[in-house]
Amino acid sequence: SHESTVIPDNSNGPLELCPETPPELVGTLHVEFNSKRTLEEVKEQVGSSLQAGGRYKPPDCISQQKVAIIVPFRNRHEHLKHWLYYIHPILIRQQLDYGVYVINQDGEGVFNRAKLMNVGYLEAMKEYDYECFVFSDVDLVPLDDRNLYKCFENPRHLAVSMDKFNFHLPYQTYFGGVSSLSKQQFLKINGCPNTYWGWGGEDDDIYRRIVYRGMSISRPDAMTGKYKMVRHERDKHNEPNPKNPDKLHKTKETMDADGLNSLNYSVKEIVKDILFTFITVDIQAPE
Ligand code: UDH
Ligand code: NGS
Repeated sequence: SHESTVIPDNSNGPLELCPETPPELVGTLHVEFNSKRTLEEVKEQVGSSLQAGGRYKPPDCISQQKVAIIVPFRNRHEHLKHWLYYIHPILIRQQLDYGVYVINQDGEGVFNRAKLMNVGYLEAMKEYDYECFVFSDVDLVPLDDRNLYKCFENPRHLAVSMDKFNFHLPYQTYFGGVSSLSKQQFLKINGCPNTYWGWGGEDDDIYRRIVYRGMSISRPDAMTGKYKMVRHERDKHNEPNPKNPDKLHKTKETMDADGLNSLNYSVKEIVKDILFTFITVDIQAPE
């Protein structure tokens, strides 16, 4: 007979789409912040898989999504080491086509987390055709790699079960810590507010924007959505701002004029480390 085994030669052909459920996930993770970590150690571990700027793409399949991971930041270098140490192996196992953007607020003015998130969105979009944005605090590490850092039908709240809240939501509409929005979802809400200076309320404003635009949020279950936070004291220049809670009553009226379409900032420096892109920005913070 003329039977033969035909082995297709895909070496130059198009790759297939990565599976919906990444096959290398391990589930629950052991996370601790007592060890002293160095960027060199993290680079030794994952550096060879990455491209400059903290970029990764699975070698053997086409990712389901192109994801920019945006981290609002100032003066938290110890936390950043822990975060990078844990997050890169997780994102690699999740087979994402991703880039890590640390948005560093320049100067000593009042901190503004949500405005930095807007900057992260725009700066990441200048680099690559990202379709999904995951916004993460620098001190939050997921305890289960099945908590996928990608986008869903609805905006997603990922940090649902944090150790500091005894692995419960502090309240049902809580949207803080880690969240994901597709490009479309983010544009639909005009991004984040730029006007929440100091601590508090900006996450609640984003939640309201989502609801006012007719969307709802999705969440992983409480087991999958577990997080460990690096313990820390309150930062300087990020005091609770008593004006912030009141602003929430006006979100519906202000959101169309306060967001991506009113964003003003200037980039001071972009540094491409192998583990992340570090973008220092002047966001015109009040002193
Ligand atoms: N962030 C910085 N630098 C700052 C302030 C905030 O990088 O100076 C970023 C960082 O990504 C952080 C996020 O913004 O994870 C959220 O800010 P936060 O950590 O201050 O918010 P959180 O609610 O803490 O976690 C508030 C102070 C709690 C004090 C508890 C004292 N035991
Ligand atoms: C609410 C804040 C949120 C904050 C949440 C959890 O009161 O921004 O507490 O805070 N809303 C307002 O201030 C209006 S935490 O317990 O992490 O300090 O995320």
